[in-house]
Amino acid sequence: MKKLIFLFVVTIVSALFTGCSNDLTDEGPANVATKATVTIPHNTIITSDVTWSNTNEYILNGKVYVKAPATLTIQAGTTVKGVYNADPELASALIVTRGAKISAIGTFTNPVILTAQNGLEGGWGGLVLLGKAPLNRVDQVIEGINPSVVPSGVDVYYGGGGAGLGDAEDSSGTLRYVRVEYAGAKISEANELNAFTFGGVGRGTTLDHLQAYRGADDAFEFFGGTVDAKYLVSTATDDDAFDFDFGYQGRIQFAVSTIDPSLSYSSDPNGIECDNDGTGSTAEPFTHPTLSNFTITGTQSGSALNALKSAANFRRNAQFTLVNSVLYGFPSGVLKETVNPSTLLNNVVSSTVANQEFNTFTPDVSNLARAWNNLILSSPFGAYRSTALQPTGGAAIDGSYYSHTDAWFTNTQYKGALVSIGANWLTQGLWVR
Ligand SMILES: [Ca+2]
Ligand SMILES: [Ca+2]
Ligand SMILES: [Ca+2]
Ligand SMILES: [Ca+2]
Repeated sequence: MKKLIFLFVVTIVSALFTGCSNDLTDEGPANVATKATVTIPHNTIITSDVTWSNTNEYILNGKVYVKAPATLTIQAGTTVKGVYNADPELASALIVTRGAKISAIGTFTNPVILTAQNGLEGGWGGLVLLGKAPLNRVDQVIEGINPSVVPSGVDVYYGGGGAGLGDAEDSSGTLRYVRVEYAGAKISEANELNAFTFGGVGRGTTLDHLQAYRGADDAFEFFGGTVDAKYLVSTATDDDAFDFDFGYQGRIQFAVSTIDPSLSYSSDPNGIECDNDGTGSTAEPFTHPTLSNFTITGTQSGSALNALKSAANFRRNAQFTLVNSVLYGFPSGVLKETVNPSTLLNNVVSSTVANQEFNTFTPDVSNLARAWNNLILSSPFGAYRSTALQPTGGAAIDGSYYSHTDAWFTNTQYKGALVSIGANWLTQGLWVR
């Protein structure tokens, strides 16, 4: 009986989608006041290609799954709002399952916005992409989803089937100029989703110009996978800005994270947090993110309403590469608790506690320790949408840079995510809040 009702709902919703996808004109997004509201009910499964149009506003009233072979297209200028539901089983989230795709391609001035209807941190779950790329464990259920309440026929596992298996080139589609706001709802007991959750996502996926704004858990969490990303922004996320686990092996260049000192954070907030897995096992592939041109900022005191931890914490048997980056405003700079082969070169690091820039180790001499007011950035704790985080002199542009041989990376004449002068990817346009 339950199943019959469910199929009925899906049919109605599919009909709505089909109608909506024909509404688009060439006149650009409609006036906000005239947008029609389309409500997508809990446990909707999108099984064939659908377009969410910028002439509508979409309300997710629960979990919505995209199932292979469907592609969900969300047009530039479209806003999707997740409904708050105190029952974690009913928390709203958009979940793109293995083999399915999302195409959410906004523009510099007209992003795709996924937000909470109530405008509060944790007001909805967030965006989840699941793929078939390698992990360091057998197929895994995505954290935060309770498989026992997922509708039958929906696969909430991710990864390519275990060590040595999987499709590193797998594609989950494209996210470009997408902002996810107020995510991180509890989605089952003691389990939060993140703004962006990537489980086993492959490098056939395109990720660039993504902002996570004030989520209740991590901004970007990568569970295994090989996906690359450029131009990421984490704004005042509750836990970690960039969290890596379960054998993630991708590349990320140009990423900024900031903290709002008027808020409180989790018990373990780090700019970057990187584990091989929760127990520090030697399961392969080892987690090894290759990170370049990060600007990780905390606060001048190293605290907000509670204490922050490390600008970067590499631990539990992880490997890592971090180059050409600027990290400051946390009690500890780079906390290295793994002895695995790693690369840490040409970074400039500050810590609010004396002599904790390179915590428990001596780095290569290309890494520099500096007081926060000697970094030298325009205004290290200033407004991130201004020129504040751009270097004006000193170690960030002292001529000592790591030179990439991998052509995927852009070689820069600066450290951190932002060029020293002029316009840049962060300070203009409307896509960053
Ligand atoms: Ca998390
Ligand atoms: Ca975390
Ligand atoms: Ca973590
Ligand atoms: Ca953490």
